[in-house]
Amino acid sequence: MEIILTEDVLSNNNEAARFNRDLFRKKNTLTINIMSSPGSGKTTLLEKTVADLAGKYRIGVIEGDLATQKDADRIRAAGAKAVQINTNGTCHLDARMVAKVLPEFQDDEYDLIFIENVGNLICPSSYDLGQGRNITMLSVPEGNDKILKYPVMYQRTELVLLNKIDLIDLLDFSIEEAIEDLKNINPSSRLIPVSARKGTNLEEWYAWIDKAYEEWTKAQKELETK
Ligand SMILES: Nc1nc2c(ncn2[C@@H]2O[C@H](COP(=O)(O)OP(=O)(O)OP(=O)(O)O)[C@@H](O)[C@H]2O)c(=O)[nH]1
Ligand SMILES: [Mg+2]
Ligand SMILES: [Zn+2]
Repeated sequence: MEIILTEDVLSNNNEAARFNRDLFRKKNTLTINIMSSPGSGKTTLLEKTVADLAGKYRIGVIEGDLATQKDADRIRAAGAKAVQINTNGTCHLDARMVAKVLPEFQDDEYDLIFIENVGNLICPSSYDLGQGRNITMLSVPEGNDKILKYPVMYQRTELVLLNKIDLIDLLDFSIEEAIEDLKNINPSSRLIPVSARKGTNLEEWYAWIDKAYEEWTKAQKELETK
């Protein structure tokens, strides 16, 4: 299916987000937008995820960074298709940037496309990319206070992956406090503690993906029969 971008689509963010969402629906692709501060471990998690789930899902990755191809190179080395967006200074991805790279995915079928947003806890959550799901990573060295200090990010997420739990004994991070804070500002979200580097508890993350994918395909079928 050829993907054609028009001036209309690229005229504003909401138009582009609608275009992306329609396209992901038509192609049966669940997209998961991952946000966090710089260096929390998003790419490390995706390297593991694309390798571990390669037999189960056809996975693509869109990488957002101000500059360099470094993250896309890491994903390719881990075995998945990856396209790098360079925002050239902009501190978030927007739907137009995503729309512009979608033709690079048109020759294959994808069950899942992960979008790694620019590392930033502030504005990425304000831009609809047309994604299916929004998740946020928090890492132990960032400290417990981030959930309450950056509330908009954590209010707009349905899952918090708490990464780098292998470092928990070196730092004064309390998982219980993080769960409590999250419950207070966003009761419907949940937290999964992981270590992307060591592979700890990634099965819980993979179970979340399975459930999200199941719900997504079910919702698509219901839309088709309407
Ligand atoms: N100890 C520990 N280090 C980790 C873990 N996950 C990632 N790291 C390290 O954290 C650093 C940053 O990891 P990245 O995966 O590049 O983080 P990122 O969120 O993709 O970073 P940006 O794309 O720059 O925002 C690297 O040195 C990783 O090896 C983890 O679970 N435990
Ligand atoms: Mg990265
Ligand atoms: Zn921004």
